Amino acid sequence: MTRNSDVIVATLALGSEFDKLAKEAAQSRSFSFAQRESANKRDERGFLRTSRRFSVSSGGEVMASIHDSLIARWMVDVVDHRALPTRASFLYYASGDYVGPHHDLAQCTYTVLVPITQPSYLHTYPEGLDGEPDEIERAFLAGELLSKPVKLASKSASVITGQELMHSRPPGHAEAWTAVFCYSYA
Ligand SMILES: O=C(O)CCC(=O)C(=O)O
Ligand SMILES: [Fe+2]
Repeated sequence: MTRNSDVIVATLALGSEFDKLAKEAAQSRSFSFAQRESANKRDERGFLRTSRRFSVSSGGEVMASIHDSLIARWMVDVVDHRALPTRASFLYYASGDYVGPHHDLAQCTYTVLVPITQPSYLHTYPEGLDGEPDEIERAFLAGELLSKPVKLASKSASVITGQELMHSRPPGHAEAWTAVFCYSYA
């Protein structure tokens, strides 16, 4: 296990499994569907969700086996032996697509990010953000929000505490793909 920043819990190099996953990401692209969400809200525990825009697919055998076996076994050893695989998907960002500042859902106590395209930065807000969700979204889309960008290791799985750590992906100019694997408690 390597600690490459205080927001990344652990990083696992995927080796040849990464190449299989990247191939499956390309094959799954034609089965992806557009996801557009614009509900800005903060729940009673303070967890934030703002708008998002990308395409998503649920992948295939490679994604399933990396989720349920490879990463799951490693999670048991290095992160939390009680965390179980919940959901996984490929996200495809076209130019201008984004994920606004948010906390992940309860199925993602731990969120494992595997960037398929490089470079890939996760934008984090380790102290959280105060204020109304509408104003946070406006400032984010206007490029006015200060984040802590964290470069994700290539061909590797990086774990964050997805539900606790507020994060985002600002709109980019190029197509970008990533795989997301969630783990939580049964
Ligand atoms: O694409 C990313 O790097 C982050 C995606 C994300 O935060 C999410 O799907 O909840
Ligand atoms: Fe997220």
